[in-house]
Amino acid sequence: MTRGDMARRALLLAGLAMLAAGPARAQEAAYTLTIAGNRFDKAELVVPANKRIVLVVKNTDKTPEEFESNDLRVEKVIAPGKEIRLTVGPLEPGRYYFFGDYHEATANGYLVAK
Ligand SMILES: [Cu+2]
Repeated sequence: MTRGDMARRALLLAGLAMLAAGPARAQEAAYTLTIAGNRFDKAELVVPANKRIVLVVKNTDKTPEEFESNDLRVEKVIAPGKEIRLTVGPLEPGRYYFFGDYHEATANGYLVAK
């Protein structure tokens, strides 16, 4: 094996090691919405655009709620006292309406991607 061969081989092995490790997993920042009294604690939640985030939705009520958003294509029941974690995005800049399907009159808001 020549020096050139060895260098090429080292590069190949390094490349394979990177493939095995998979794409770098950025730690997604978490943003939280809390439901209390059939309302969300925020009318608007600002999140970064063009990035995947984790959205945590906590239901502190004694009744179930369904977190729903046609804009975000999510529909998920949250049992009383429980929380859900959703991976969201990357989102284009904009306003994304969400609501609690069991109490939409009071439970609603926007995720605002900036
Ligand atoms: Cu629904």
